[in-house]
Amino acid sequence: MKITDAKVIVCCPGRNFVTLKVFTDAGIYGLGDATLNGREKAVVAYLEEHCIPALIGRDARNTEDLWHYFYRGAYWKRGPVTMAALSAIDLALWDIKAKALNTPLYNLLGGKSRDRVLVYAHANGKDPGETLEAVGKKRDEGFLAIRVQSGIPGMSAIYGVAQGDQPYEPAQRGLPKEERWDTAKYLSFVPKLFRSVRDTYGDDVHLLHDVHHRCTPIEAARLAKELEPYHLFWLEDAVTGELQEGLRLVRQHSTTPLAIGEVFNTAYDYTTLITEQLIDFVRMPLSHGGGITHLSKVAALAALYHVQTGFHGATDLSPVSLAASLHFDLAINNFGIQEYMPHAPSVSEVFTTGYRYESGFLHLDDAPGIGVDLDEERAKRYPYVPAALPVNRKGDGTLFYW
Ligand code: CS2
Ligand code: MG
Repeated sequence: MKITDAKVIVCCPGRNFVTLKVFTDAGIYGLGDATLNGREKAVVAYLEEHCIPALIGRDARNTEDLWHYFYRGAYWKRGPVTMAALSAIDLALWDIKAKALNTPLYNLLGGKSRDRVLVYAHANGKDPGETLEAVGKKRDEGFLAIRVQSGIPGMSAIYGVAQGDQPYEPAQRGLPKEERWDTAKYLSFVPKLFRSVRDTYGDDVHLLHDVHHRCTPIEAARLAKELEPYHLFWLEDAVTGELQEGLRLVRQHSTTPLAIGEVFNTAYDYTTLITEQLIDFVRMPLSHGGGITHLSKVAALAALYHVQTGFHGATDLSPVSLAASLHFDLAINNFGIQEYMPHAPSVSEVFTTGYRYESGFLHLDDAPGIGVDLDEERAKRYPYVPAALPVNRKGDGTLFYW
C-alpha cells in the first residue's frame, strides 16, 4: 500500500489545529494531529519541508520502519516540534492500517481491556467559592474525577483559570501575555482549597491538581505532603521535568501520587522517572510523544514499574489526538485516566468524531481506524490565527515557568 500524497490542514475553529492527512494508492487516507499550541507553524514547516517529500512512495503499513526513519534518520532527534510531526505521521499511518483492515484501532493494540474510558474534567474559578461551585457542576454532570484549579487572591491571572466567561484557552492572539506568579501565596493557598473541596464534597470524588511546573523539588515536596490528607488522585507537573532526579525529593516526602510529562516527547524523558518509580502516571500524549508506535513502548515499560497512563487531553490537542488516545486507553492494561476538556462546539463543524461522554466515562464507537474525519471545505472557513501561550514572571520580574 503506497503513500501517494500527504498534506497539512491548518484551521482555527475557536483555536488552531494542525492535521496531517496521508493518502494511499488503496484510496484510504489517515489523519494525524500535529498541533503544538503556540508553535503550530513550526510543525507545519517541518512536515512540509522535511517529512512529506520523504513519505511519498513508501509503504503505509511499515509503521515501525517509518517511525525510525523519521526519528533516527532525522539526525537532529527529539524535541517538541520534531516529535509532534513524527507523532502525526505515526497516527495517520495507524489510522490507515486499521481502516485497511476495516477494524477500530484498539483492535490492533490488543483489543478491549475495558468498554469505557474513565475521564477527568476541569473545574476552575476566580476564587475558592467559584471553584467549589464549578466542582459541584462537574459532579452534577456525572464526573467521577475532577481537576481543581483556582484563582488566588493577590494574583491577577493564573494558569488553568478562565478569564471572563469564556472557556479556558491558554493561547491568546498576538504576542505572549505576561502573568505574575507568587509561589509563597500559591503554597499556602492550595492545601486550604483542597480541604474545602473535601469538606464540601466528601472523599468519593477523585481530585487532581496541576502545579504546572512551578515548584522547586523541595517546594513540591512540601505541597505534596500537605495535600496527603486530601488523597489526591494525582498532583501533576509538580516540578519541571528536565531534571528527572528532582522527583526523588518529592517522592521521599509524600505518598501523594505524581503525574508528569505533557511537555515530554520521547521515552528518554521518562527512563529515570519510571525505573526508579518516581511517578505514578505518564502524561505524554500520543500526538506529542511519538504516536502509537512509541507510546506503546513507553506504556509497556511503565507497566513493569506499576506506572499507569494519564494522557494529556487539553483542548489544544485535536479530536484526532483525543480519539486515538481513547483507542489506546481502551486497549492497554495499565490505563489510569484520560484528561477530557470538551472542545468548543465550532470544532465539531470541522471534525466528526465517534466518542461520547456519559456518567464520568468516554465511550468510543466501532468505526474503522481512529474514527475521526475532517471536512476540508469547512476547515477553510476557519483560517489560522497567530496565538501564543503566556509568559510568567515572579513578582520582582524574574522570568519563571508558565
Ligand atoms: C494543562 C494544559 O491540561 C493540562 O494539564 O497543563 O492545559 C496546558 O497548559 C496546555 O495544553 C498548554 O497548551
Ligand atoms: Mg498539565
